Amino acid sequence: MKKTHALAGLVLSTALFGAGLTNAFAADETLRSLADKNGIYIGAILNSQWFGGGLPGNYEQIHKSQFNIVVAENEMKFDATEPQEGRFNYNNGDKMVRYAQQNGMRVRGHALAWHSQVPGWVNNYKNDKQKLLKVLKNHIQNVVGHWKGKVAEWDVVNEAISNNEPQWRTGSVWYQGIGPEFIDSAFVWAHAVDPDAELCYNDYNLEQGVNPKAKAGFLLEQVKRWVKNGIPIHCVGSQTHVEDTTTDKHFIGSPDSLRSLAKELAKLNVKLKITELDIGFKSGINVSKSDLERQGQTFRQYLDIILEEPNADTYLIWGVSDKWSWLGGLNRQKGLIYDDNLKPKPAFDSILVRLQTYEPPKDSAKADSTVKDSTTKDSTALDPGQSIKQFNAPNSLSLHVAGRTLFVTGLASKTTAKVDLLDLQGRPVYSTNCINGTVDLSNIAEGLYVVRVQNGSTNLTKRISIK
Ligand code: 9MR
Repeated sequence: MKKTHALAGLVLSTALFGAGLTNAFAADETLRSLADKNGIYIGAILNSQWFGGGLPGNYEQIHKSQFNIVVAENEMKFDATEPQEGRFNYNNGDKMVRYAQQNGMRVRGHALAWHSQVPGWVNNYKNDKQKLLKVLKNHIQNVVGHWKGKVAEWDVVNEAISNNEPQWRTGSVWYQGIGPEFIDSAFVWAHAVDPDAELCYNDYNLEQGVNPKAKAGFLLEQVKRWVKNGIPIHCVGSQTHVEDTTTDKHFIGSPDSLRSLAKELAKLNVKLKITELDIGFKSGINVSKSDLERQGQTFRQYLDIILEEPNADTYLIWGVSDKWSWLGGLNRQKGLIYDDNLKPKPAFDSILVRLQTYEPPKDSAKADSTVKDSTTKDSTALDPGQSIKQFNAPNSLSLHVAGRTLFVTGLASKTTAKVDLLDLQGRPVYSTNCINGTVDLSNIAEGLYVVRVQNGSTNLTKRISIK
């Protein structure tokens, strides 16, 4: 299945010659099939125009064949789901959930508590703390409850940190009326409604260094506090709206900085996801072929984090084609992986080749954590059953399958672990409680699965093969 023999040359020629490479691969190899094989989620938003049926048919065709995770550009936000107080509108979100189910895709929910896209009626309660607490709680309970079991992960809190200095964003209706505790509360409320959903804090400019003066440094201190206090946070979403640093020398931000954040979060047993990636150029500049090729390399470097860091699993791009992108509003252009005519750009090729050539380290304990150039790597065929993407938290939990029994070791004494079996699209297949360290899998069909064990605040996720 894997065409590794010709790849070393192809990788090099991609770097030199860019797009067009896709023709050299078998049609059945998509970003999606390769992401599945590597145990990661790769996705793009469904643009708002899709919901109104205003996009050409090949948009959807591309979307469902290339991606295994989806998020709505605007349709699950507060103003879309509760436009009037207590009157919820789930039509567009339901449409996306149906689309995802029909096409076996994981669904991301975006976003519950955010300062932007808040409907006007909420501002009627400005500074009324008790009422705002009720409003936010009611919203979260209804929206998360409506999509319980269908939306696998939520951006519970979005962009709550100030962009200019390391402190909370003080201008939001939630912060002004409630104070920073709206954040902790939002996580607790969401978890109470859907304990199986992964809950993320999502923000931008997190790729600018993990130090006390940068947003990521401030966030890390909050995540430490949340974890210490038992606030149910499972992931940080790095939006990663970045700019090409060669054509804009002033842009700060790098894949290495984001990787550092991933490593810090791993120590806390929290995942990192890239949730809104685009790599734009300044509007008005003439973007050359070599600029697009360099852009492809940057896309690849961010993908490396998701492939290589054990606690990173999602690579989501904020759009499909440059034709339908929010970037114009930010004075940027051409930040996505398909051009205006829905033709793949060099960035698409870079991602495809990287997914083709990536080999998980055989012994992850010895894995070199620095970014490696794929052109220097050997290519040997992978047994898909071995391509394990697992997040080994810094604890002693471990699991393995022998015959039809799952063995879990390292459980805290006298405790029960929750065990979930998911298919490779993240859909639940089987859930049970494990008391004595074993789970009987004799009723599960043969195949590849992801198993997730949760024991108190510790969890372990691993791909397994049932034969
Ligand atoms: O792409 C979205 C655009 O259509 C909306 O007009 C805009 C309004 O705030 O939100 C855009 O999406 C944002 C996302 O929800 C949060 N992170 C930044 C994204 C780009 O602005």
